[in-house]
Amino acid sequence: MAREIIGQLIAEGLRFGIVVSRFNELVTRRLLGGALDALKRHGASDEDITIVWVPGSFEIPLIARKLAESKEYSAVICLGCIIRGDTPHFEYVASETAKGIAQVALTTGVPTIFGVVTAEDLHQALERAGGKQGNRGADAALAAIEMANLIRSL
Ligand code: INI
Repeated sequence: MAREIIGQLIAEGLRFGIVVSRFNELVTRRLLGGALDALKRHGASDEDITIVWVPGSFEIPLIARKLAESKEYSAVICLGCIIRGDTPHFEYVASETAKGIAQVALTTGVPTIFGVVTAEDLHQALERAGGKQGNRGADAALAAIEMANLIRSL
C-alpha cells in the first residue's frame, strides 16, 4: 500500500506572518479579512498572527523573507492586488512579486504563500476578494495551514 501524506487543515498552535500591501487597499483589506477569518476558523489564535503592511506588492518579497528567516512563523502569507489598468508596468510588478515570493519559499524552506490578486480592473479584483469568485486571501490562508502541517509531517 502506498504511503500518502496530506497536510491537515488544523491551525491551532501554528504561527503565521501576513505581509499585506497598502496599494489597492480597498481590495487588500478584504483579502486580509478573508485570511484572518480562515485562520481563526481553523484554530489559530490572534497572538499567533503578525500582520505587516508594505507600500506595494513589489515590496512584499523582502518583508516576507525577513519574516521567514526569523524562523518565528510556520508559514508566511503574502497578500496584494495588482490591477492591469492602473499601471503600464503591470507585467513587471506582477512577475517580480511572484518570482520574489517563490524565491523566499525555496531559499528559506518556510511555506510562503502567494495570495496576490492580479486583475484586469477593480471590479474583477473585488470579485476575487470576497465577491462572486470567492476570497483569494482565505484560499491563501488555507494553503498556508496545509503547507505548514505538511512540512512538519515530512
Ligand atoms: N503595486 C500594487 O500592489 N498594485 C498595483 O496595481 C501597482 N500599480 O498599479 O502600480 C503597484 N505599484 C507599486 C509597486 O508595487 C511599488 O510599491 C512601487 O513601485 C515602489 O517600489
